[in-house]
Amino acid sequence: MANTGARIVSLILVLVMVITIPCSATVYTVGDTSGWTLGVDYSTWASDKTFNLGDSLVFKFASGHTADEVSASDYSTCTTGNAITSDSSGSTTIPLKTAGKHYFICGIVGHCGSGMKLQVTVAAGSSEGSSTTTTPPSSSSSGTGSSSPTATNTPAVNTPSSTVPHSSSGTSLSNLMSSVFVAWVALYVLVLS
Ligand SMILES: [Cu+2]
Repeated sequence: MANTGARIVSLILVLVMVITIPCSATVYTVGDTSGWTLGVDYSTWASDKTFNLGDSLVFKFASGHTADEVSASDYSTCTTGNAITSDSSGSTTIPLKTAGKHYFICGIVGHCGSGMKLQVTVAAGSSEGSSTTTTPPSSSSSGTGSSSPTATNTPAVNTPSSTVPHSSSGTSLSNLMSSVFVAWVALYVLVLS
C-alpha cells in the first residue's frame, strides 16, 4: 500500500501536536521586575492576569523575606507559622497544581501586614483544553446531516474555598481526558488513511 507513508506522517503529526499542546504553561514572576518585596501592591499585580492549571509563580526576593503559601484564614489575618510551604532561599518556583485560590505571604513579622501578601485564583479549566477540540468531519455513518460535535469538556474541578490539601487530581484528570481524546484521534487517522 502506498498509503503507509501517509499514515505514518499523520500519526507523527498527531503525536507532535500532543506533545506540544501541554507546553503552553505560563511562568509568572511575582511583582515582575520588583520581585517579592515591600512596597508592591500584589493585588494590582495579579488583577490583570489569568492563572491556569500548570502555570507557575516565581518568587524572587532579597534575604530578609520568605515566600510562604498559607491558608485563606492565615492570609487574611497575616498569621505566620502555619505555612503550607515556605521558602527563604530568595528564589522559588511554585507550580499551580490545583484550581481555586492560592494564598502567599511573607513570613517575616510585619511584612504581610505591610502588603507582602498575594492571592491568586487558578481557573478550573486548564489551558490545554480550550482550543484543541477539533471536531472531525462527520463520518459516513451519520445520515441525518445534523452532526452534533462531541464536546470534550474538561471536568470542572471547583475546589471549595476552604483549605485544600495539595493534590494533583485536577491535572491528572484533564491529562487522562486529553490522552483519551488523543488516542481517539490517532485511531481515526489510522482508519481514515
Ligand atoms: Cu518580607
